[in-house]
Amino acid sequence: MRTLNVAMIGTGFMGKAHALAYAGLPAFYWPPPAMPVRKIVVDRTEALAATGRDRFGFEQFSTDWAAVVQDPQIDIVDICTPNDSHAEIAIAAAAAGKHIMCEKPLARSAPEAKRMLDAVAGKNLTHMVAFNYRHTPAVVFARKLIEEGRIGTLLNFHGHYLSDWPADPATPLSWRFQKSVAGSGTIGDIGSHVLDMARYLVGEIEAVNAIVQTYIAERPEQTGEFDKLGSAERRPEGPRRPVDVDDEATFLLRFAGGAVGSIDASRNAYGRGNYLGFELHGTTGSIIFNFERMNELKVFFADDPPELRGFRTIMTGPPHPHGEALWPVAGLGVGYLDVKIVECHGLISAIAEGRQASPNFADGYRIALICDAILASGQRRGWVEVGA
Ligand code: SOE
Repeated sequence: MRTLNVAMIGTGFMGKAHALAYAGLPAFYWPPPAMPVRKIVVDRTEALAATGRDRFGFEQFSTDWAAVVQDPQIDIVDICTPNDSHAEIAIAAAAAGKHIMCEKPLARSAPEAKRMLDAVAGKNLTHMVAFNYRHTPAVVFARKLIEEGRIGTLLNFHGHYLSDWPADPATPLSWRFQKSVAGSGTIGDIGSHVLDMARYLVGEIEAVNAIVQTYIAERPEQTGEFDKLGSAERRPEGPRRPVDVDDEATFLLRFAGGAVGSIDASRNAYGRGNYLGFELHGTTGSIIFNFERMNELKVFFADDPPELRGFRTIMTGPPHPHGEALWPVAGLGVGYLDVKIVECHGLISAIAEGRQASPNFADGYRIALICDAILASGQRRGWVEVGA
């Protein structure tokens, strides 16, 4: 069986998720398209990198990502670092001819994402950007229903990604609240996931009209190596520093295919943990999805007998996309990690088959263009054409 040696850069939240996905891939997909080997893990200090090796099952560790991406034994460079290092690592990995997995958003801005796309262009390598939620079996099934024409011509998409881990002003100021590191706030961090879902299900987005706000303008300093998101320490009395990214964005969308849309992305939505989802209406039906109930898809078909019309709730399982690989009975449920394993399968099978992965750097660049257009629209207070 072909093996693919992985170098993973970064051992935070995403490092944990990616390492578990490589480990879990053969358990779900047997035989795997190729066997990922957790070869080397990299972090900033010896202590972090050595812990990453022991905790996440890598053979070796290093603190020198630039040397690791040149290592001839490495096939895949997997970038799980904060946004400000994605471009530098990816461009070096592309120059070394490595396949690349990169966490989202691809970059801090569209010009930076374009440099990454240019770096992989014309190279015989597979690249992927980790917009993981589109790999949820219920979402893949929604796309299948759309492709089969079950809800007709698409008319409107109403997406949301509401979260509350940053809603407390005492949540420490991690890199996610700093423009120089993150690029943007709620737009790139979570809005980008819904934009990916909108493009995946409905098609290209050509213009946006946005309201962009920052409600929480300063936060206490972070202590420790990693941002801890919802499990973060609270330091209401500590020294505070300014936040220079958005925490609230609401925007209208115009799709190239004629549909309209709207998305709410918020870091201020108490009671909403990871409330990512959409409501989509077509000329002959509707689909509703919410990641917090990720094993369910609500569908309405206008051709049901009038007396039976209503939303039905489909519980995904073996008959649905990836169902055979995952768990053998509907209702056992898939979770966040299972979706990361499906995503990992997308990467490994694309490499094994010598083709491009999806979503890839071209998608990441397009989403960076849309994010930049949302920021520009928020400032100009009007419609902005994407890429204009
Ligand atoms: C923080 O908002 C975050 O970790 C995002 O960065 C991830 O992409 C999302 O999946 C979970 O929340």
